[in-house]
Amino acid sequence: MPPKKKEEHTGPPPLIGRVGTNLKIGIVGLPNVGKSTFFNVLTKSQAHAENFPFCTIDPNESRVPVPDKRWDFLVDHYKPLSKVPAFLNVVDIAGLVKGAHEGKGLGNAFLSNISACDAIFHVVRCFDDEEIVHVEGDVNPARDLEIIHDELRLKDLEFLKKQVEPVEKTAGRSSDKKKKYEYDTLVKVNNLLTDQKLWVRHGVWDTKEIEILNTCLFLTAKPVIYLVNLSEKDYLRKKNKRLLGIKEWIDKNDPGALVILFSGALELKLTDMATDDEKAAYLKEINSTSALEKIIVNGYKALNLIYFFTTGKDEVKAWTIMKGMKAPQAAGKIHTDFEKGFIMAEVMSYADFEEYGTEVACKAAGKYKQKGRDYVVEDGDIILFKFNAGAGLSGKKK
Ligand SMILES: Nc1nc2c(ncn2[C@@H]2O[C@H](COP(=O)(O)OP(=O)(O)OP(=O)(O)O)[C@@H](O)[C@H]2O)c(=O)[nH]1
Ligand SMILES: [Mg+2]
Repeated sequence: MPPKKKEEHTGPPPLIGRVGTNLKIGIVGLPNVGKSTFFNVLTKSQAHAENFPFCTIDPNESRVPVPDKRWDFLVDHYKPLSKVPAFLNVVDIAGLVKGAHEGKGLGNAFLSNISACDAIFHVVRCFDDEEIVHVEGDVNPARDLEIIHDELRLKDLEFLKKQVEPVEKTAGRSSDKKKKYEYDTLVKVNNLLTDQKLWVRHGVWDTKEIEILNTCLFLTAKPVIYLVNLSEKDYLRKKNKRLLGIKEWIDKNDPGALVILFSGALELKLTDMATDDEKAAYLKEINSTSALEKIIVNGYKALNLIYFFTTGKDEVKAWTIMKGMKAPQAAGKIHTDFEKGFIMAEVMSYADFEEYGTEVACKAAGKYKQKGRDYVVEDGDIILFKFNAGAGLSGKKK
C-alpha cells in the first residue's frame, strides 16, 4: 500500500505537474470500453465510436462547460449580454493494451497523447454485452485496471532510464550539487516504480524533488479519476458483482482515489433525447440522475484549477486560474496590463453575494474587501480589479 504522505510544508504544497490554466484531462482505458462514447456524450461531440478495438487512433479534443449553480445564479441576477462559464478540456485517447509500453497495439504514439494531458479519466468496462469485443476475452475490471496501471508505470520506467543515463555519467564525478540531487531524485523514482511498484504520485516528495519531477512530467504523476462504465440497470441499482473487486483493487493500489459510477448506455440514451424536458421526464421515471455533472466538476478539480467571476450587465464570466494564484496573476488572465498595472482587487465571496443579494448590500455589511498583491484568489470570488492603465491613468475592469 502506498505510504501516507507526510506534510513537509507550511504553505500550500507544491504541485506536481504542468503549470498553466489551459490544462487537459485525458480519457484512458483498454480498447472498446466506451471511451469515445463517453467523450461524445460528455462534450456533445461526434468522435467515431464503433464496436472494434482501436477505433480511435488520433486523439479527439473538445471542451465542456463546467456546471456550477453559482454561475447560474449570477447569470440569472445580472441577465448579462454575454455569459462565459469555465470549461474543462477533454481528450479522447486511443485504447491501450498490455505491452503498449513496448509498442504493442498502438503503443507509444498514444502514450505520448497521455503525456500531453494533465490528469486522467480512467474508464473501465463493467457492462456485459456479448456483442462488444473485449480485447482480453472477458469482462474483468480489476484485471483491466491493473493492466493500465502497469503499462503507465512501465512506460515511466522506460522514460526514466533515458533520463538517468546522462545524469549518472556526470553525477558521480561532478561536484555540482544540483546534478547530484537530480540523480538521487531519479533513483528514488526508480525504486518507487520498480521495488514498490507504486506510482510517482504516491511518493513523498519535497519541494526541490518536485521541481525535478516537473521537468520529467511522468505519466504516473498524473491524478486519476476512475470511471466505472455500468449497464443502465446496474447503474440504477448501484450493484454489480464486480464492484467489490474494483473497490479492493483501488484500496490496495490507489487508496482514497475518486471512483465514479456511470452508464455510457444511459448517458447516450439521454443525449439522443430531443429536449431537456424529455430527459427530465425519463430521469424522473427511472428515479436517477446523469453522472456527467459530477464527472466534469471533479475532472476540473483534479487539474488543480479554480475560477473567479467578473460580473456586470455586459458579461458574467468565470476565469480559470490555478489554485494558489495571487491577485495580480489572476488579473493577468484578463489582460496583461491588469497584471502590470495592478493596484488592488475588490473582492466579494460568492457566498456573501448570494446572502446579501446585491453589491451595495455586501458593501454595507463590510463584505466587499480591498485586497493587495499578496491576496490568494479563492474559488468563486467575485472580483473587480483596479489597475493603473499607464501614464498615470487609473482604470478598473470587471
Ligand atoms: N452495451 C454497451 N455498449 C457500449 C457502451 N459504451 C460503448 N459501447 C459500445 O462499445 C463499442 C466501443 O465503444 P467506443 O466508445 O468506441 O469504445 P472506445 O473505448 O473508444 O474504443 P477504442 O477507441 O477502440 O479504444 C461501441 O460499439 C459502443 O456502442 C456501454 O456503456 N454499454
Ligand atoms: Mg475510442
